[in-house]
Amino acid sequence: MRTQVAIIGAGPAGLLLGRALELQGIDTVILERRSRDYVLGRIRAGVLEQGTVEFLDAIGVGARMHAEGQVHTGVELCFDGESHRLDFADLVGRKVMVYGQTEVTRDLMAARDASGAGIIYEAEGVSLHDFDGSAPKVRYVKDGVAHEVSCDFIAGCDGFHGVARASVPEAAIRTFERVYPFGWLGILVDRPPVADELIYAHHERGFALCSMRSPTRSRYYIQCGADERVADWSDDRFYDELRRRVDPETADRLVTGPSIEKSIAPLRSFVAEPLRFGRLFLAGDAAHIVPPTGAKGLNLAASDVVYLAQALSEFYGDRSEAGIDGYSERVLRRVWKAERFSWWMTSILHIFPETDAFGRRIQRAEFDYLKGSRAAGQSLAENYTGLPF
Ligand code: FAS
Ligand code: PHB
Repeated sequence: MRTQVAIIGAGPAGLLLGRALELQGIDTVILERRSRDYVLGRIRAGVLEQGTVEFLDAIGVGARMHAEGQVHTGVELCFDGESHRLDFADLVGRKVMVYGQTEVTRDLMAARDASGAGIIYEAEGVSLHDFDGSAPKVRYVKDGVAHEVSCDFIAGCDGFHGVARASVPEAAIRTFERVYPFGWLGILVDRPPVADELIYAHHERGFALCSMRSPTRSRYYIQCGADERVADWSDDRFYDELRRRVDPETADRLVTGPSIEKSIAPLRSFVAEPLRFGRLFLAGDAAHIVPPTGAKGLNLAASDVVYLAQALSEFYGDRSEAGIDGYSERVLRRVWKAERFSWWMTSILHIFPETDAFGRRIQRAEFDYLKGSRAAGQSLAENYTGLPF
């Protein structure tokens, strides 16, 4: 099989790239290890930056998002029961869209199906070859039959545990990592959200987040130990803990019900440098990971793809290599700013083992500064709604 760009992974990064390149007339093959249903069954991100919304519109997959998503112009911060709303529209004139990653993925899969471009699901044993030359190859097995894809470029969009980054010689790549000593226990429940906007809560018992997927479906998280097990958390135990960590009015408004999904996500900050290795490019979680506190993960995947699609279009359209040569530096400049913001949001909202009395006063001072300073609020707002591409 021959294509121009072989994309590994049918998560948001791979599907976004496939769509963007297809609209530029660039031929792609998408190889996905899992089944379609498995990919759609993963409950992940919930907040889209304004730039991501504009990108989805630009590639023609924004219709259902606008019909079913919810535009939010602010979030609430809650510190030890005291609340403060940050009004993004007033502070920076921008907003976000609450529309689950699952739905973005579904829309992108539907667009690819409609174009006939197809996705090769349950592609096993994907391996990358000769990407340090000008004729890279990808090999995989499907239904017991071995296949080889000859291509011009490989896009490693296969997430943190994927094969693409792992295929890069150790001496050619440098990684930066911070693993947090806690996780997020999240549940999905078909009950009305406790508030109209997201609530990020800091409490001495730990962090909590009240989010949503629609007016009838809520998404809640609480900080938990990194070694905790979902089986140890009944729904009732979860709701009791959530109530303790938010302000009393919110706790009283909480409408509980049976969870339809419950999982623990580990938290880490991670960046690989560089993000280009000859004809191989890394994008999305294959390249970087942020703690979900700043709602950046999915949005960084989208901005990586904006840059990579632009670079590849220049290569095929103008025979210019400027874009592909500059891809890694351009992406990393934006990634590190999102890493900083996600690390900072995590540091002010969570309880760390080493958080002592001094540390809690510093966290409280961060909240008081955000409450009392328009400039501080603008800084959080411009990062949360998305720095310019
Ligand atoms: P993804 O991991 O989504 O997709 C990679 C794809 O590659 C997967 O479908 C995988 O099956 C496939 N793949 C892997 N190895 C392969 C191989 N060898 N061959 C072929 N295919 C292969 N972000 C937020 O903003 N908010 C959140 O609340 C949030 N929660 C998260 C919870 C969890 C448990 C995780 C892991 C991440 C979460 N994220 C969150 C971040 C998440 O949304 C990612 O940023 C987003 O999925 C990035 O998309 P991709 O880069 O496409 O990676
Ligand atoms: C979510 O709704 O899943 C969500 C929202 C905001 C975050 C993280 C997760 O920061």
